[in-house]
Amino acid sequence: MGKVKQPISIVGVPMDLGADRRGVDMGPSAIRYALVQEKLASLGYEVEDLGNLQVPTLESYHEGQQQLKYLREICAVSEDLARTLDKIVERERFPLVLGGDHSIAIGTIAGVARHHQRMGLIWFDAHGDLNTEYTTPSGNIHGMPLAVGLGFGHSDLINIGGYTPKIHAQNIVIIGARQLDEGERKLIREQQIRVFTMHDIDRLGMAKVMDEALQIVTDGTDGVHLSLDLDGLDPKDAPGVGTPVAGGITYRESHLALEMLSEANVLTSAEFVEVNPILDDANRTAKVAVALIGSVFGEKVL
Ligand code: 6HN
Ligand code: MN
Ligand code: MN
Ligand code: MN
Repeated sequence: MGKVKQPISIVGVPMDLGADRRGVDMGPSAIRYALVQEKLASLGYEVEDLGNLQVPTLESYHEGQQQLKYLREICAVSEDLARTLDKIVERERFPLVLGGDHSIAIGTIAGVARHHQRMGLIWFDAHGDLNTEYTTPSGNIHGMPLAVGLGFGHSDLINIGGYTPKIHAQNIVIIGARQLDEGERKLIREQQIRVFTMHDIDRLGMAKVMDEALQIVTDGTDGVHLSLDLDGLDPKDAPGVGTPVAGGITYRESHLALEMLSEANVLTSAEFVEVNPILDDANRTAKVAVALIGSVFGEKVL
């Protein structure tokens, strides 16, 4: 691990079946419009953009089960994404996935985790995404991908890629949490997942939080995945998201976190999700995503 200037492959996943609000399917376009490829090239990376995966149009499908909306379609896209990432990793390139709602993490993690003995995971989010079909308040699968990675949830979801679990609670951190459902709290307690809530970030400061987070995700691991939900940031800084929650991580704190992650030189894959340009203010949230991607890949002032 610690691949300096490893060539990067971008994949867009215009997925909105996992969330309640239309527009997040345009996230990959919005992030490209904010010049993500140009940003990475300016930092000295060789970059290829593989374009978008095919995602069925919401209106042409039935919702299916109330507690697992669009389960079949999401499983199909997840398998496709897992296969796509598998090939990128085999070509020794760094996969950078652009969402799309957070349900895409199911396929991303399935595709990358199989290439590691043990993979650490940073879940940057206002939410826990630890629901199952039994605890979900919405039936939206974007509220479930972290549970799925741990092996909790519908068997079709947890077995994407043909193996489960993909990740282990000891090597996971959630950063920025400020809205958890009761079932998620229970799973966090049972699995002893380290959650850095906004309270912890306020008290400790982001630098301390990241020091501890980096310890956890690198302890005995041979790879680290970053799953960054833009709603982890404060809605004042990232308004274009479907499930905003006040009191989030600031623009500067989020940059510091990713600069520290970059300096640690341990990251092996990343995804940026939940950018919704319809709900945005002149593509600000996609621009924030690209600025954060810059930090992840080593952009510095001096
Ligand atoms: N996200 N906990 C809520 C639910 O419906 O399960 C919100 C989930 C939000 C998911 O932002 O990726
Ligand atoms: Mn493989
Ligand atoms: Mn979220
Ligand atoms: Mn999320």
